[in-house]
Amino acid sequence: MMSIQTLEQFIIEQQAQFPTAKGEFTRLLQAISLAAKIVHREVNKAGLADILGKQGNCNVQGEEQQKLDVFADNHFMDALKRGGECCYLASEEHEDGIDLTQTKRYRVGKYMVYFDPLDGSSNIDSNVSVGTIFSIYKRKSAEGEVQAIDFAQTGREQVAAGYVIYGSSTVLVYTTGKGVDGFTLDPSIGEFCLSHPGLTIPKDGRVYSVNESNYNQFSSAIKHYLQFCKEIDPKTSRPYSSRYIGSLVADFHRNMIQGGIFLYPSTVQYPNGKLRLMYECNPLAFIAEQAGGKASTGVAPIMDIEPKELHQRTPLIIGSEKMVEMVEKYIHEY
Ligand code: AHM
Ligand code: MG
Repeated sequence: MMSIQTLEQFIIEQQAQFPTAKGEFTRLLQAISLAAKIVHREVNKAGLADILGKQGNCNVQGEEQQKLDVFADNHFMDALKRGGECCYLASEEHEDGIDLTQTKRYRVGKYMVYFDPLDGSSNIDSNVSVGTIFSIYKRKSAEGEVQAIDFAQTGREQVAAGYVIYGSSTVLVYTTGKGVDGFTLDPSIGEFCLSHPGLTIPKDGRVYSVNESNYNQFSSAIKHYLQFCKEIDPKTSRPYSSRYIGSLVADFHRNMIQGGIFLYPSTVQYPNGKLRLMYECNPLAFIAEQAGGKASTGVAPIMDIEPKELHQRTPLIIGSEKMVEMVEKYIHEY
């Protein structure tokens, strides 16, 4: 008999090593996994249901259609609020975070969760993989309203982070700082099952992933690095292959499995980079480092950035360690 280990069983076993653990983290991840299953279901029937289309449209029943990212946001918010383990929730879809200590409706816990409910959602209409990204902190202040010291935590202080890719299969990958594990959803039993224990990213790779239409907007260091990727040198397996889905989770996940680098550097249009620190870059940086890779702004580790605002952006260079270090070298030299 092939033994299956579900995400829940896996977390319970992990938590058993901490006899004082009260099951709060287990319940928090259960809430995330529940929302991910609901989003998986909708993403899979996106072409069939009325769910496609811009919000504001009406479907045949006269109900307002929801864009899938709003749908995903609603379900993650709902699951996390009802899970009763959070004090603060922030999402790409809301200008301000929600301090749950100020509402009487839900039980309040110690966890703060930042998430991007459906990253890459502009790809949905063409059936390209999309993903959810989440980042988890513990509040530092003891009780009452969530305070400035809670919001000031850097990516280094994340207690867990992960992503879900809704691809040819739906895979949930997460870390609590003790390596990275991946779970594939078996839709027939409705459970995430351990499929990628101890996931590591190859130290080096030969895939680079960047929106090259921005080439003329890149710094000279990035332009020189991209030239390097294209040079012919069989000894170093160049030219590298270029792969860009335009869906961060999908590009990142491919690089995790195959080795490679993803870059979203500063451009004229986005002088601080396009991607958001709190719910895109920090969580993937935590996973990359835990998997043996690296995540950098080009001059400093992503997770050392001091957060100033919820939706702040940063340049992101992430993936196989040697490749990220090479870009840092170019940035240092040019
Ligand atoms: P989103 O959060 O609005 O979906 O935008 C983030 C997405 C990432 O998934 C992807 O890496 C990037 O934007 C692609 O941007 P571009 O179209 O500029 O290449
Ligand atoms: Mg996003």
